[in-house]
Amino acid sequence: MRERIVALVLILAVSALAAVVLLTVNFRIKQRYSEPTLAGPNPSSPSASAPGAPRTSGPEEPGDPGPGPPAPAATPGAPVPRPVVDGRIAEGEYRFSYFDAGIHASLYWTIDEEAGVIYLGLVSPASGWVALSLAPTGPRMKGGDILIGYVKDGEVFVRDDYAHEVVSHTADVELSPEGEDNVLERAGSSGPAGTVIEVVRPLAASDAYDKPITDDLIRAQLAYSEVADFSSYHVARTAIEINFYTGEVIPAPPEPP
Ligand SMILES: [Ca+2]
Ligand SMILES: [Ca+2]
Repeated sequence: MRERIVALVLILAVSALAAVVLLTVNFRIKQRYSEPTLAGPNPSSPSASAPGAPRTSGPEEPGDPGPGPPAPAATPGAPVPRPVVDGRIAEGEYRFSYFDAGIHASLYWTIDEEAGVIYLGLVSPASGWVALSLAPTGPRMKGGDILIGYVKDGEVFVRDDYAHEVVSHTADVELSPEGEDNVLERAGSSGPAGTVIEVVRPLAASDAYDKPITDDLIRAQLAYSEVADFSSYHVARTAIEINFYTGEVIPAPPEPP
């Protein structure tokens, strides 16, 4: 009888200890994920990816540094957390992200279908302009709807451009017939680690120089420069195909000759 009681007490003690350990571990995990962390330009951390291979895009989840399959499309009707357009990209701020291991630049994005807009975060490891070109028809950059921005002396400059020529682009508002600057919100920051530009624009094309964001693979170019202006030539550029709705990103097929 006494042995049974001792055994019962032991079992109870072990169970209680296990419960305490489980609760502690759970609390620590929750605490870790709730710590606010800034994920600004950080060229060192993405280097964990396989060199030379563009990282597969995926949902922007805390503690999700590695490659993963494309995330499923957003649940219809589910609330979309809106990024904060403040020139900084916090961990988990955007629904999707893509890091290009070839040029060490990143793209973050969240679609807000209800508002009819897309939030974009462009991150480069350099101090000059960073740009995203949508649906260039080629050759080179021609035909691309370009969002370009830089930070100089603490001031943020962002433009809605169009590549009317093979290697040059002009602000929509300076083209003929005149287009519009359709950047709705803009912010940026720059420092030794690189440059961050955040913009919001409509999903739809607002003028003849804009390309719509549709639920398809869209050809895109991500590029940056070491010079903080709108006209210097890029130092690095990558071409991809991207579905902004599903998060799928693949290397772009070769450019037309
Ligand atoms: Ca932000
Ligand atoms: Ca425009």
